[in-house]
Amino acid sequence: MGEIPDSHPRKASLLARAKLTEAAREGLLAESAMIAHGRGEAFDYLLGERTSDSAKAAIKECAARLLAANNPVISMNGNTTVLAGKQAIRAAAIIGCPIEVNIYYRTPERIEKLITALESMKEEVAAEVDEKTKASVMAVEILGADADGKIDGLEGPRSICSRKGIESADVVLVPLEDGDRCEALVALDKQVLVVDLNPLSRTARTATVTIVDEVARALGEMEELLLQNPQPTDWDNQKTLREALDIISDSSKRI
Ligand code: PTJ
Repeated sequence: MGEIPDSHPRKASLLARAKLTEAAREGLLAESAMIAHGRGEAFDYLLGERTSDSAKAAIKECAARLLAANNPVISMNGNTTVLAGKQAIRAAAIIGCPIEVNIYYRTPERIEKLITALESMKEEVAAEVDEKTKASVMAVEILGADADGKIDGLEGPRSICSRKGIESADVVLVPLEDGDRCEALVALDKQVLVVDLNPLSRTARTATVTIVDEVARALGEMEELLLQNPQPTDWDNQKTLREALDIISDSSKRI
């Protein structure tokens, strides 16, 4: 893909598509990754392609809950690794938590490729920060190859996880989760923090805290909010979903 000028109104979207196309060619993504992304893009259009105040409050709440957790973990799949891998690593370095590669369409090849991709993103992030931060970035453990844990309540490959990661976590940030697994994790009394551009998805409606925002924007914003050391609140997740739907219904006024 040629150079896209900064002035191009769809630059971010074109770059995200280029990243995903390349990653698909390299075998990092699920076959339906582009369908999922297209659905996300459509919702992002209606949301104005920006982080709303309501989403920002949800990001802050997630930051607070991750900092207050005993065993926090960030779970990454194909799409989120490609779109927001570096943001997740920077967030994990601040929280001091592991990242687990945990995918819906599980194959050992994809797990290995995604772990390798995150390990090399760690090196890239480490090269961009000061010496002290470099140590915490390099200390971020990338789990997922172990596959020695189980999400009770689910059958088959979707129940597989890392014992040290999702299985023993009390708070899981799992962007782009599927509805069944989100329900299963909530049933296990874990706090489930999700990022989903679709405020009507089962995941969005089941999670403890839902960030209705694009994953790269949301995790980028989280880095800054983590540094403010926020405290968890009594969170009303239905309210944040209603606010996202209000923005979508107000989008007709933009014409
Ligand atoms: O890598 P794997 O095997 O774990 O597979 C990943 C996908 C995303 C293919 C898989 O989890 C899947 O099929 O997801 P769904 O059920 O299509 O759900 C994807 C949800 O994420 C939809 O509600 C989209 O609106 C939303 N979404 C898509 N792209 C983004 C997004 N939300 C935030 N940021 C995005 N960039």
